[in-house]
Amino acid sequence: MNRLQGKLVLITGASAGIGAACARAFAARGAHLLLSARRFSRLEALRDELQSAHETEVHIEKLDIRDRGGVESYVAHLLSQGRVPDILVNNAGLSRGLEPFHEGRVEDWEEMIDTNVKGLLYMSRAVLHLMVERNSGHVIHIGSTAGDIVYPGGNVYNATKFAVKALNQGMNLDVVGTRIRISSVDPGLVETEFSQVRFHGDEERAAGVYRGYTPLTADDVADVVCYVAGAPEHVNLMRTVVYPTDQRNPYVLHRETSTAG
Ligand code: NDP
Ligand code: 8X3
Repeated sequence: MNRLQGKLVLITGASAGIGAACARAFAARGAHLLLSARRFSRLEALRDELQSAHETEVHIEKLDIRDRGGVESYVAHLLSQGRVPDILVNNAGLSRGLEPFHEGRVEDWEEMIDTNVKGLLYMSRAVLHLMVERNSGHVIHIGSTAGDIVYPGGNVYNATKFAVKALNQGMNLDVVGTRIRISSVDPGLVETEFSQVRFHGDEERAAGVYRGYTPLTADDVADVVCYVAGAPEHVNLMRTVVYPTDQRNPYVLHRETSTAG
């Protein structure tokens, strides 16, 4: 049974990686989409792709999730059009740097906190309020295994994902007695642009993160998000942890060592 048919799904950070894969996966299951990110030309290309492949409505918005006023106006505009999301996927996020804490750049810390925590708060506050009024809806956070176990150099990124885990729990407590579901999908290593962003565009270093084993793909994660979203309404998959088979925790990663050369 496809419970996602006709649902309206708002996805933040839909211009790349897991967010774009979620857009494709929801569209393939008959959902309509509200997609946002900063890189508008990428959203335009994704909208055109999805609308030519599926019977789906796709609305796109240039939005920096760190802009509180922008997020609030966007959601107010959606409401004025009668577009209250059935599902919110809080995906927009990033990591910057892998330095030891005492060498970290404060600008990187602020960008991560503003995006991964404050941006998620702004969007959740605006949308969840509308869901509670309707007594219907599902918020799905993209957390991370980095919110479970810290690793060297992860410091502030880890802290933001621990915050997402706490917010997932807290939001669940606060909507008890409603039909609203709050969930988190927490992946391990997924090959996306994530490491290029983390290493400020150093493509060689980023590629090395995914060498010698089989990481998750963005599509793998999107399938899990759709599974969580498509469960019956009385089933809340509150936290789903997804590792590649080659990775058992942030420290235990099986890499084949190359014998070539
Ligand atoms: P990508 O870099 O491929 O995609 C990140 C997305 O977030 C882009 O669409 C980007 O859009 C958007 N984004 C970043 N900053 C902002 C902002 N200020 N406002 C709006 N959108 C923003 O990375 P992933 O797909 O891997 O990351 C998606 C989520 O998954 C993140 O929350 C990340 O922490 C999480 N995650 C990733 C894992 C991995 O190994 N890749 C593992 C576990 C969790 P644009 O730049 O156009 O604004
Ligand atoms: C992304 C996964 O292990 O690079 O959240 O932190 S990891």
